[in-house]
Amino acid sequence: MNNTSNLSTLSETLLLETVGEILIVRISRPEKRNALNDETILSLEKLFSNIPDGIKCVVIHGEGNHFSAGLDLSELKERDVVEGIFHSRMWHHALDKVQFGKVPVVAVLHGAVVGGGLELASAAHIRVAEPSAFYALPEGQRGIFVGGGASVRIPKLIGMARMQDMMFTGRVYTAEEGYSIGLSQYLVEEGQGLEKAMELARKISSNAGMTNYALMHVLPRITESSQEQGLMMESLVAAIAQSAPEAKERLRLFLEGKAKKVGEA
Ligand code: 1HE
Repeated sequence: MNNTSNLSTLSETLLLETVGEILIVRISRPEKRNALNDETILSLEKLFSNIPDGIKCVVIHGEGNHFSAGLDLSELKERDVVEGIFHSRMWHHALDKVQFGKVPVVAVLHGAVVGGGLELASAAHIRVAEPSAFYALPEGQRGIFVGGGASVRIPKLIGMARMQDMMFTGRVYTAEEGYSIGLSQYLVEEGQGLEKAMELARKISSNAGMTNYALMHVLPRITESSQEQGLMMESLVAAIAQSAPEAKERLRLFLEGKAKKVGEA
């Protein structure tokens, strides 16, 4: 487990492995289709708040035949309104740590990516799907509402009307459909998701730190700003990024013909 030993008190439902600069997180509760109980959500928050030094990208995937069947419905006990709000906020805090943590996150999707499972996937930065993946928000049919951030994150991926349709009608999107509407950025052969995610994670890890930081933390804020404020933020970040020694070195290498051209492997 290398330098992840400080996270050894994490839930048994999250298995960790370090490969170079990449941390692989496996949701490991296949007998319950990787349903996300409170313990797992709190452990995700702890993990993503304590990404070890030296880790530059996280890959998250699910054990068994499914990424995740969402909220552990067996824990959906009687809650009063305030307890219900706190429970939803617990998910928000955890998934905010995934989205706005220290390093980019690549999710590998197969089988059920439903309810809270889709909420977790949508907090990642890159989603790689296998053909078995299917997407749904069964909250509509279960008589509840999304509570793990779906109403904020999913319309940004696929538009509000598609999310309304998923919840009004129980519509299930296939992996192919999900890829074409933007639920995943990649669609690969069955069983190839982890390998593709690792390939992408290695590319992400090789970027300048400031570029990854700006993509994770500044771009989402720019896209929610007015044009005037967004353009100003862009200029500020561009100037900061350009002034970093790492950026100067990368530009020098390109000008000397020593860096890869666009599209070169
Ligand atoms: C579960 C859960 C779960 C399975 N919570 N225990 N999510 C859902 O509404 C999806 C519910 N699950 C399913 O529709 C199906 O399980 C699957 C399509 C994902 C997989 O089907 P299958 O045939 O492979 O498995 P199964 O036989 O349905 O389930 C195997 C076991 O996992 C079984 O337990 P067992 O003790 O009888 O063996 C199931 O009860 C258990 N299981 N899914 C608890 N979700 C922050 S708000 C988010 C709100 C939501 O996410 S709501 C959507 C919840």
